[in-house]
This record gives sequence, C-alpha cells and structure tokens, in this order.
Amino acid sequence: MITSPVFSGKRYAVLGLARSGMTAAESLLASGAQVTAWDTREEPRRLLEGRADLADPAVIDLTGYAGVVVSPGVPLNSHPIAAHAARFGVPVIGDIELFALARPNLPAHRVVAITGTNGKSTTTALVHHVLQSAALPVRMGGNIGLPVLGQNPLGPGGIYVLELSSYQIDLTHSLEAEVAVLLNLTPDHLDRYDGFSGYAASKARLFAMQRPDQIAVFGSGDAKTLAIAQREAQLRGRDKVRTVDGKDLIGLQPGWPSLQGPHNLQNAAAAVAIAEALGLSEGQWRPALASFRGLPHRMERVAEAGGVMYINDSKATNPASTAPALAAFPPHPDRRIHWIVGGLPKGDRLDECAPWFGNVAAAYTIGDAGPMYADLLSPYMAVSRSEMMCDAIQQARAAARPGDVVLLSPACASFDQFRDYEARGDAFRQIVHALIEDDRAALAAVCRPGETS
Ligand code: UMA
Ligand code: ADP
Repeated sequence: MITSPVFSGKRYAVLGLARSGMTAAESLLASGAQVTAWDTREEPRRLLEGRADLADPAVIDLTGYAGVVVSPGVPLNSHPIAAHAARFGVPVIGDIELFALARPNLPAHRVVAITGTNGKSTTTALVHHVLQSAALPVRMGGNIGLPVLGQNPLGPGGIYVLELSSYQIDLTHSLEAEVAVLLNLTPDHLDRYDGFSGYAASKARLFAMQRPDQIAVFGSGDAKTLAIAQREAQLRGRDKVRTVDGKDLIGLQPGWPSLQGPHNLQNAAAAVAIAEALGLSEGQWRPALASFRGLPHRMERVAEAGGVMYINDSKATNPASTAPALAAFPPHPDRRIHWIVGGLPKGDRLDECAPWFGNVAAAYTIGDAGPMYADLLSPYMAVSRSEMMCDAIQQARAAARPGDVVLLSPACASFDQFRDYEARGDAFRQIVHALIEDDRAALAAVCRPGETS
C-alpha cells in the first residue's frame, strides 16, 4: 500500500467506499490521518467501524478538513458534495490526487497517465507489458480496476502506469505525469458533462497539470484530440508533443496476435511513443508487442466450434468502440459476422459503425436498445429481435456457417441487464461454452427461465 507522511495528522472525508474509496481510506488511516467515511451502502461502512468516523461528508461541518476524497462513480455534476465542500473551501479530490500528493515522498519514479474514450485499458496493459519485458520496475493502476494507492510502492527508477477516466481526472489537481497520453475522443459519459465539449475539456486537464518540459502523446484519429495536441504544441513546443497514427508500424502488425484491427494500431503506436519517451529502444519494445496477450472482454476469442469463432467484445460500450470490431473482419465469402448488439444505449445512432455494416450477415439485438437498433439496422442487414443474450447466441449459432464469427460487441453500456460489462462478457462466455458442450444444467444456470428457446 502507498502511504505518505503528508497526510499524517490531517483530517479527510471519504465519500464512496468501493474499490478506490476503500483503498483511499485505508491508505489515509495507515498514513496517520483522521478519516470520516461514508457510503450509502451499509456493508462497506461496517468495514471501517471503530477506525473512522462514519458520517456523510455532504451534510457534516467540513471546517478543518484537508480534502473530501470522492469516488469516480459519484456523479459530481448532480451530487450535493461539490457545492457543500465549496462552502467550506475544502477541495474535492480523488485517489489519484492523493497519489499525486504522496509522490514527493516516494523513491524517484516516473508516471505515465493514459486517457481517451476507447483503448485506455488495452494501452495501459500493453505499456505495462512492454516495460516489464524490458525488466523495468513497473506498477499498473487506476481505472483499469486496480486502485493505485493499493499497490506496493516501487523502489528508485520505478514507473507507475495509470489508466485515468475523465471522472478521475476531474478529481485530480496536481498530477505532473512525465508522459501523458490522450488516445482519442468521441462522445461518451454525456450524462456527467456539459455536452461533448465539457467531456473533452475534462480530458484536456490531464495536460494542463503537466509541466511544460513533460511529454504529451496524442492519437491522430479525430479532430477533437488533434485540436488539444495543437494547443499543447503551441504551449510547450513541438518537441514535447508526439502525435501518432501508427502508419510506420503497419508492417509489423501481422506479428501481434492480440493487437489486431485499426484501433489496436492506434493503441500500439501510443505505447511505442510512450516507451520511446521513457528511453526504451526498438529492440526493447518490438518483441513485447508480439508477446502481448490482450485483456478479457476486448475482442477475446472465447471458443471455436464447428468452424465458427465466438468473440467477446463486451467492453465495447459505445458505437465508436464497436466500429473497429466490425472492421476487423472484412467481407469474405466464407466469413460473415453475426453481430450481437444492444444494451443500455449511449445515444440513438450507430453512425460510427455504419461504414462496416456491409461486413455483417445478421444482427441480433438485445436489451433496452434492442427495438431501436432493430429498426435502425433492418434496412442494411437481417435482424433478429432477440432481446436476451441467451436467445441471441442460440439464434446466431443456428445461423452461422463454418468460417463465420459470432461477435458480442454491444455498442452500449450493460447496466440494463447485467452488473457491468465484465458480467455481460462472462455470461456470453458461459453460454457459448454451455451450448458447445451441450451442458443443459450450465445453460439453465446462466439463462433465466423462459430465456432459452
Ligand atoms: N456512492 C455513494 N453515494 C452516491 C453515489 C455512490 O455512497 O451518491 C457509493 C457507491 O455505493 C459506491 C461508491 O460510491 O460504493 C462508488 O464507487 P465507484 O463506482 O467509483 O466504484 P470503484 O470500485 O471505486 O471503481 C472506481 C471506478 N468506477 C467508476 O469510475 C464508475 C472504476 O472504473 C475503477 O476501476 C476503480 O475506481 C479503481 O480506480 C470502472 C469504470 O466503469 C472500471 N470506469 C468508467 C469507464 O471505464 O467507462 C469510467
Ligand atoms: P477503455 O479502457 O478505454 O474502455 P479498452 O482497451 O478496454 O478501452 O477497449 C474497450 C473497447 O474499445 C474494446 O471493445 C475495443 O474493441 C475498443 N477499442 C480499443 N482500443 C480502441 C481505440 N484505440 N479506438 C477505438 N476503439 C478501441
């Protein structure tokens, strides 16, 4: 666990006690801070009983508090905590800001901070893999699911690779990342921001926090990202700003089994720029791109049966992240895509996917977005209004011929039918395996009554 003497004797409030909040509370307590903690759920509160004061920071007197540590999942735009803390002049921060404050007391190290609408986890895991393959001391944390304060601190020369969501950046004020990265920007999380511009401005703050001598890396696939890159080049000089398109790596890409598709070219190009900014040579990063083994739920090949490939891309939670999945299988007489799409929609269009509709043999629509997507897609392809994942997979399996691909790439959030994208991907994997193995008990366990045909 990362702790710091700078927190000792100070008073902090912690709102939200899931992964990041609970780790922050534990780190503050271990650092000798006084902690007032709260979660609307009773269960995590109980874990801190006797060690922290249990009270809701949104209603208590915050006089004398050094900060309110808020979890990324607490919507700052609608929750009363922001206005309440402002009344007492107390900063609203997150676990990444605590890490930033702890940095001066850690052994000399560097930080790589990676953000973007899509590709953050893949790029973060890839950079971690590249640095580890070069035998550098490295830790991976942040939005990828591993709170950074829960990591053991590195010795001198270490590198922390952090995946940062816009929510986390909003709660961070002083992170000077030696290398900061923005992969891309497309509309997402619009319930939390004042439009697309508000969301983009949140991401851009990662660079405003850097010192002018630090390196910024940008993807070049969209105008919003390029505009931020241009502004940073004016502010800190072109030699500190790298814009990557991956064209120089196209020839190498066939040798990367887990980095296929144009989106992964962008991720790999960013990873190479980061590696080089950190002083690695081509001899160090090149073999690591080939040995990288992807992450679950991102174009994950879960099974091949009867010549049909089953692919779990549950992490594709918006149309821009589904588009590269459809593009990854160009039309071929012996390979057609059976596309399972839908969930909790982020909008009412699939524009980013439209250029690749020709690659799809049939769509199987599920979840809240199902009826809307069925109407939208039926002029372009055969559509089954499947509603439920079990039915969608069974119908796709029945229609698929050897060589075809059954692809779950929902373009939507998962919360209408599943706990999160991981639960949705796990369900896909379990149903596929149960069907292939003809395991009726396993199938009944995942599919609710009436869901299987
Ligand atoms: N809560 C309250 N009161 C409220 C609202 C919420 O008490 O009014 C409580 C909830 O009961 C919950 C906590 O606050 O216990 C909120 O927790 P959280 O949702 O922030 O969950 P964590 O486990 O701390 O996970 C967070 C990130 N979650 C979100 O951004 C929603 C995780 O990103 C991240 O991996 C983790 O910190 C570690 O850094 C997940 C995510 O979905 C993967 N991120 C979004 C995305 O990738 O699209 C941004
Ligand atoms: P994030 O952590 O930003 O959500 P992931 O690496 O987990 O990103 O990938 C999420 C989804 O986005 C995957 O389904 C993948 O197909 C797609 N994706 C990955 N990288 C990119 C990219 N650079 N551009 C667009 N889509 C991408």
